[in-house]
Amino acid sequence: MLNNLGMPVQASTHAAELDHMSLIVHWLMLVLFVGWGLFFIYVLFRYRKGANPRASYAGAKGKISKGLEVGIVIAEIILLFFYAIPAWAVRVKAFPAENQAVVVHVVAEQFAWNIHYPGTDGKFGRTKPELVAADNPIGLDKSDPDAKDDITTINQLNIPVDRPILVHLSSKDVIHSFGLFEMRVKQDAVPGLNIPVWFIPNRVGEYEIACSQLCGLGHFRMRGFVNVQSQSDFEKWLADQAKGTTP
Ligand SMILES: [Cu+2]
Repeated sequence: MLNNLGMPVQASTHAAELDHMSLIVHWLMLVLFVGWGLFFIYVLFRYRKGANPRASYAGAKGKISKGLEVGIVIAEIILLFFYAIPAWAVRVKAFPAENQAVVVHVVAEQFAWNIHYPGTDGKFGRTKPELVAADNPIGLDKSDPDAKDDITTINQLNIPVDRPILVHLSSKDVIHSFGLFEMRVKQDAVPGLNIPVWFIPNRVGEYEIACSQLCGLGHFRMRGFVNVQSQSDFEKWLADQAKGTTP
């Protein structure tokens, strides 16, 4: 599903703002492309060898060229300081409080997304690399009381609509990138780092997690699914997972 910009549908609260910025940037690029292109053609004709047997090395002089350059710089400063930096600041500074958000750990690996929910106690159980096994891909330490009710899934991220989602992103092997195109979320998952990323999904539906870094031969099949549900459906799903039944 694409919207009128040719972008995926907007499924998070910040998506429209980013699309708006992309649109402005593209309009500016279009104006520059057409403007410079026309100027280039004019220069080819105006300064042809036949009319200018002796080359001038002085370069363009005059108010128009200076004014245009200053105008473009001002437009770019406006884009940077009034659009890009404020939008980015919200993403990296205004994180929701852990107790207000739905907190999920996402551990990337070649070639899957491991999703870890804290369960009803709201506490994530300890994980240890030496416990990683085929049936325990994140190495959850079952002897930890906090781990008893934890829920893990592979390639299936269920989240409630209209609530802040705080994802702690990490990787077991190489650099991957957590891409939720409909939510306009993209963040690298880097081994050894725990990188938080947050968003508010505002559209119930099924979407995909795409790995956006070429991470190995199986990169093409590193595909997960996101299910944005109503709060009650989400709670029911969590309860079903806790019972070990997969609806
Ligand atoms: Cu990957």
